[in-house]
Parts: sequence; structure tokens; C-alpha cells
Amino acid sequence: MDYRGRISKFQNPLSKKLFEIILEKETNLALSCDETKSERILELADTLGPKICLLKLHVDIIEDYTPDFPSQIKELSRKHNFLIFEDRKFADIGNTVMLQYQKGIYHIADWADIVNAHTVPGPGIIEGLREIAMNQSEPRGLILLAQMTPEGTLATGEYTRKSVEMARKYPDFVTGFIGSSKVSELEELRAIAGDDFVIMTPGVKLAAGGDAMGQRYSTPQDVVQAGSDVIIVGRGIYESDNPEKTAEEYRLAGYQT
Ligand code: S5P
Repeated sequence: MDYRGRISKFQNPLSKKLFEIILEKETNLALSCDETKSERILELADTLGPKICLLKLHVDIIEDYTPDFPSQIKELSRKHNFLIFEDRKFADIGNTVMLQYQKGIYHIADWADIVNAHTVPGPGIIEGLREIAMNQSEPRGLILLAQMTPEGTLATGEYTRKSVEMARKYPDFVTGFIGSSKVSELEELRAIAGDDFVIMTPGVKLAAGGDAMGQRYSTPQDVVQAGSDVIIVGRGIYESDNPEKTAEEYRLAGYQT
């Protein structure tokens, strides 16, 4: 937390921009909009736009994707002032991720303010993505998966520590990390990362618990108290009867902690 105090320390333009939005809109809520029809995604982005700092997408699950989709989302991000995070979870060698980031049918680098990557391949993955990012007209940020939320994840302990070490070499590009929704692990990550990085936490629901496939949920209050800067909420919002009302509950729970 302490968004205001930390802004001036960031070398990463995307971290600054994100914290400015959080302060201005008084929300640290990111919507994980894992819907599969573009109309529904655009509708949720428009309705919930005023309540979020970030919209997280999985563009490859959209069944009726057309090349117009990114510009429609971009327009909404300008209208409501939120950032776009493509949850691509890159995980390959530098040369391949460069192609995946820039080419194919999605051209992710053209429109996503933030993408994420696993650290399992080593620093080459950051270097590959960074090379593409630095040639964009707008600043781009990278979130590393230093931890993960599901039960049994291997991204713990030494893996987490080494991921943070890797990130420190690229302060102009690495915005921060995905942190675990397990409070003790998240506290560990915050202690290692210090104040220099943004920590975003998925696996957040108003009622803690899990799903049938190992996802672990903690409450907005618990993850923010453990050091998370951004709460990422998916099913908790878009599967609710009234996503607008529910998003407001998450916004208040996340920001007022
Ligand atoms: O460790 C992780 C990392 C991510 S980015 N655990 C996660 O759950 N995620 C993503 O967050 C996941 O891919 C999904 O898009 C979202 C969580 O969705 P929910 O419906 O469980 O809130």
C-alpha cells in the first residue's frame, strides 16, 4: 500500500501510471474478465470500467475474436482510465516469446499495457519481451509469476527469491509480480521484493475457500494486509448476479483496508 509514497521511487513507467490510476479512482481492483464472448467482455469493461484500475484478459479464450477487439477495448480503457493486462503467461526462450508477443493473430504488444511471464526459462524471457516492449510507442510493463495461487504450486521459496533477483536487473520493464493468495507466502514475497515492485494477487473472493481444481481464495482484506497492491478478481465478480454491485463491494473491501 502507501501508493502515494511509493510512486516517486518507481523507475518503471507502468508502475507509476498504475498507482496514479489507483489513487485517482480510489480502486485497487483488477477485473479478470475470463469470459469467452467479446460482446460480454466489452459490456463488462464498460459497466465496471469506473470501478477498476486494470482489466485482465485471456485473449486466446475469446471464441468470436476479431482484429477489431483490441481497439474496442483500448477505447474503453481510455474512456474509463484503466490499464489492459493480457494474462499470456509467456514461458519460452527469448526468441520465441518475442514472436508470441508481437506476431500471430493477436499482436499483443500493440495493445496490452502489461503482460506476464514465468521465470522458469531464466532471464532470456525478460530480455526477449523487453526488446519488443522498448520499441512500442507507449510504455509497457511485465509482471513475473514469482508465486502462483493454486494448491501444490512449485513457485515458492527459492524459486520466488530467484525470480525477484532476476527482476531487479530490469527495473525499466519489470513492473512487479503475481503473488500467492496464501497469506504467509504473500508476506514472504513482499518482504523479499520491498517497496520497489507492484504485487498483484489473484485468488481473491469475499468468501475465502477454493474451487474444484486447486484454486485458493483469500479475502481482499487479507491479501492487502499481507502486502498486495492490486486484487485480481474473476469469477467472484463476473459470475455474480449483479457484477456492478459486487465490483463495488470488492472495490471498497480492497481499497479501504
Ligand atoms: O497464480 C495465478 C496467476 C494468475 S494470473 N493464479 C491465477 O488464478 N491467475 C489468474 O487469475 C487466472 O488465470 C484467472 O484468470 C484469474 C483468477 O480467476 P478467478 O475466477 O479464480 O478469480
